[in-house]
Amino acid sequence: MTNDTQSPVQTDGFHLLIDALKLNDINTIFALPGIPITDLTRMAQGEGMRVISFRHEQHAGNAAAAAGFLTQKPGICLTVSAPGFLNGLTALTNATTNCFPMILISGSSEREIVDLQQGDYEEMDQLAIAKPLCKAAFRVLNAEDIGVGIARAIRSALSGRPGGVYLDLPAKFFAQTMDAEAGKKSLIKVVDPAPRQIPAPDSVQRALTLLKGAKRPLIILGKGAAYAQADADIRALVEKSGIPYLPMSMAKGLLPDTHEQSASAARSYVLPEADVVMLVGARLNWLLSQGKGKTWGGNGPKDWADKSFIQIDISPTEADSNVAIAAPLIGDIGSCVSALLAGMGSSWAKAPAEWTSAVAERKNKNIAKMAETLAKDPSPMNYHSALAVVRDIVKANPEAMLVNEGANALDFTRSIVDMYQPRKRLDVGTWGIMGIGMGFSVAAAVVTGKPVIAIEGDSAFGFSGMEVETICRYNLPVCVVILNNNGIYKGTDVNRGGGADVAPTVFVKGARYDKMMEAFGGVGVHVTTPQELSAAMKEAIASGKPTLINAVIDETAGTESGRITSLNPKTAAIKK
Ligand code: ADP
Ligand code: TZD
Ligand code: MG
Repeated sequence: MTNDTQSPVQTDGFHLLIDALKLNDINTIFALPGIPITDLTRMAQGEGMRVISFRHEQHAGNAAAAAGFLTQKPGICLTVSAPGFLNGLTALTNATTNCFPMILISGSSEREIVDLQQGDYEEMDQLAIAKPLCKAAFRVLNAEDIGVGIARAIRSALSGRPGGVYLDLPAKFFAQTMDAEAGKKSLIKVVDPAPRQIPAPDSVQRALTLLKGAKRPLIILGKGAAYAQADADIRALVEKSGIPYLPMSMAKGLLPDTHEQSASAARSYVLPEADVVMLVGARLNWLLSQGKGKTWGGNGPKDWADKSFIQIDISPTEADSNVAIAAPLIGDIGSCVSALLAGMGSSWAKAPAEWTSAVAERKNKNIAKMAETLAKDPSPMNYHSALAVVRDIVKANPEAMLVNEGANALDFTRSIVDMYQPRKRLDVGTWGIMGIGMGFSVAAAVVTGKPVIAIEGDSAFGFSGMEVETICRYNLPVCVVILNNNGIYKGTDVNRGGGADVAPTVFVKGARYDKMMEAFGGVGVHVTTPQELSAAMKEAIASGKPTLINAVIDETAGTESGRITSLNPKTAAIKK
C-alpha cells in the first residue's frame, strides 16, 4: 500500500525520504526505477522534485557527481538493488576519486535474507561492498532514522574533502509508517554542512615567505579551486602576484584561458623550470608527474628542477603524499586565498620580470605555431581543423558547458579550446575514465540551463551513447560532436595474426552515429568539413535542440593513448 490510501496523520519511509531531501534544498534526483524504488521516483516527481530517469545507472551516477561539482550540493543518484547498485558504484567511486560530492541511494533486499544468504531477489550485501569504495556509507532500517541518515550523508559528502556517500535503504524501510507529526520532527535541516576551515596564521606566513623568495614561481589551479567557488579572490591572487599560472583541465576558465598570465601554452617549459610551485586545489598525482618530473606532456621526458611546493588543500593528509611540501596551507580554498591576499598587503612585489618574460616568449612562440596548424584546412578533416571550429564556437558562446572525453579527442580539445568562465569544463578527471560523456552532459544541461557541447571520441561516446534517448526525452540543449576516426586512437590498426577479425582498437568504418540521435527525434548531422561542422554547431546552439554531429576525421590522425603514450607498458623486447 502506498501513502495514497493512508490516513492523513500517517507518513511513510518514501515520503520522509523525499521530505528530508527537500528540506535540505535538494530538488533533483538522477534515477533508474525498479524494485524497490519505482514508487519513490513517482512520488518524488509528484512532490515537485525533478526526477531525471536514465537508461543505465552509471550515467545517472555520473550526472549526480557532475551536479555535485557544479552546485556544491551533493547530487543524488537513485538505483535498485544489486546490479543497479553495482552499475551506480563506478560513478560513486569516480566521484570520490575526483572529490565531487554525491550520494548514491540504493534500495536493497531484506537484511534477514541477505545476511543468511537465502537467495532474495537481487540479493547482495551492498553496504559492505560500497564501504571501501566511497567516503562514507550508511544504512537506514527505520523510517524514523531517515532524517539522521540524510543529514549524515550530506555532511559526509560536503565537509572536508568532498566525496561520494552510499546510503543503503532495504525495501522494508520504504513502506514503514509512522505518525506524520513525529516524522516531520525527526527530519534535520543541516546547518553549515561544509564549514569554512580557516588556515593557521603561521602556515599563511610560511607560504608567503617562500613565495616572496621565489625566482621562478608558478601557480597551479586544480579542480578543487574550481569547486571552491572563490573565483574573484583566486583571480586577485594571480593578478596581484603576477605569477604565471597553469590551470588543470577542469580549472580552465577559472581565469579566461586568454589571460596574459596563463602559461598553458608553455606548460612543458614552466613545469620543469619553476622553483616554487603553489598548488591550489590540485594533487601531485600522475597528472603532475607525482611532483617528480618527467612531464608526460610536451616534448619528451624531462626532469623537473628541485622545487619547493606550497599546497593549498582542505585535506591535511594530502601534503607529502608524493614529494615534500615545504609549506602546506590547510583550509578551504576561499579562506586560504583571502588570507594570502591579506598577508601580501599593498606593496607586494610582482614575480620577477626575467621569469615572466621568458614564459611569455615560449608561450607566444607556441601559440603562433598552433595558430599556423589551426589555419590549415586539410582533407580529410583532422583533430586540429575540427577543433579550430569548436574553439571559435566556444569563444562566441562562453556561457556554454563543455563536456569532453576520449584520448586524442580529449587531449587536443583541452589544449586547443579555450575556456572563458569558471566551471564550464567537465571531463574524464583524475581516473581518465571513459563513459562520463552523456551523464555529465545531462547534468550540465539540467543544472545550468545553458547550452552543452560534448566533444567525444567515437570510442568514448560508445560508453554512454544510449543516453541520447534521455537527452531527447527531456529535450535538453545538448550538442554532441563525435570526432569519428573509426576507433580507439586511430582507425587504421591491423590484425597482427592476419585473421578476418579487425584489430581490437578498430570499429565499423564510416559508422553513422548521427542516426542514433535521429532515432529518438533529435537532430543528426553528418559532416566532413570544418565549414559543415561550424554550420551544424551554430544551428544546434541557436535551436537548443538535441543534436548529434558525426564529424568524420582522418582515421590516421591520432596517436596511441593520445598524450599519455608513455604510460603504456613496453615489452622487454621493445624496451631493448
Ligand atoms: P586536478 O585534477 O584538477 O589537479 P585534484 O582532483 O587532483 O585536481 O585535486 C583537487 C584537490 O582539491 C583535492 O586534494 C581536494 O582535497 C581539494 N579540495 C577540494 N575542495 C576544496 C576546498 N573547498 N578547499 C580546499 N581544497 C579543496
Ligand atoms: N575503459 C574506461 C572505463 N576508461 C578508459 N580510460 C579506457 C577504457 C581506456 N581508454 C582510454 O584511456 S581512451 C579510450 C579508451 C578505451 C578511447 C579512445 O578512443 P576515442 O578517442 O575514439 O574515444 P580518439 O580520439 O580516437 O583517441
Ligand atoms: Mg576515436
